[in-house]
Amino acid sequence: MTSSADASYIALSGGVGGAKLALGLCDVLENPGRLTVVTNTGDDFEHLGLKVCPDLDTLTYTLAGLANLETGWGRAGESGAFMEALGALGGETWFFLGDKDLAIHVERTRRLRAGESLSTVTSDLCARLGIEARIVPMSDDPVPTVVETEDGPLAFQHYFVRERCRPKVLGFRHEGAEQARASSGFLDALAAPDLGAVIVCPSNPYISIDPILAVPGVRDALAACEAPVIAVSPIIGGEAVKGPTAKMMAERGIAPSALAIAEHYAGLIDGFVLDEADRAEAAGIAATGVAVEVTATMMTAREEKQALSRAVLAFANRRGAAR
Ligand code: FO1
Repeated sequence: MTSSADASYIALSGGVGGAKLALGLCDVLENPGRLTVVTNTGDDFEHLGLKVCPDLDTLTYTLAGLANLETGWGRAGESGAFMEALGALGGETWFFLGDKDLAIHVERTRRLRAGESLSTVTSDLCARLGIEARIVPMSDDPVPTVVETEDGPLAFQHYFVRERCRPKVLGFRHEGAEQARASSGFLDALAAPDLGAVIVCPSNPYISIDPILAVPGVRDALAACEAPVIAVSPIIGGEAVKGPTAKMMAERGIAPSALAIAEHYAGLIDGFVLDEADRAEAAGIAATGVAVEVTATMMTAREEKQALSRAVLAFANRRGAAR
């Protein structure tokens, strides 16, 4: 078991919850360069001729201290001159692209069209923004999430933003997953001899974590992983901290609870972290065969992100030692 001081860590992340815990981990790890954040790309889409990668951008802006903390996406101190001018010309304005945010979409699209991989572009943009942690896409191949709704299939951003998550969700498809390859950064991090833990962030399991698990070989690699795999619940007291997780669960006939999340990850995780509000579920979750850690998991202040990160790392170290 590698001591936490010189261990490396992997975080599986998507959306705002993932970015918050990734920030807390970067704050508390002695060397944030030992953290690889594997990011969901199922939300990515082509829009206005640009390749938009929301979860990569939310993570990048959060770790670079540029994120709009009210919305959780896009950049702080944004302006909408481009959107206003676009609207006046009859362009699509349902997906807000701020003037500063636009730069990352334009530059990423230019470099991808020039033949660079998403991993290479992501790594270079992060270096330019002074981010020490390694942010890697789950795959350099597209695996767009399609939301099956009662009104038919919808591209993710059409469901999430254009339709405002209104349609009833019947299921999800991860298009192209069979042909996708895990990114080299992801595979290298999994193979690292000093890997201390894999942390499944408190992201929406269906739209942020399942796309990562849908990439061929990922589930097997996690199951074979020597290091403990620890998940943090995105549900507190039957409610999602942010976003449509609880709504999706209810629409799929699943009671929104920390237990349901633990069951969703059954067979994949060694430990589960849930909030004090759900302490009564600890026994039921332990019965799924995982170790349980009860702590405060709501992350609003920076200190709460740090405190949860410390608790998760300590829990992972105990699980690792117990293996
Ligand atoms: N979410 C919204 O609810 N409305 C938007 O107009 C919007 C624009 C947007 C632009 C760039 C970006 O990186 C994210 C954006 N998001 C917007 C959030 C995005 O839909 C979600 O963050 C993820 O796809 C789900 O976590």
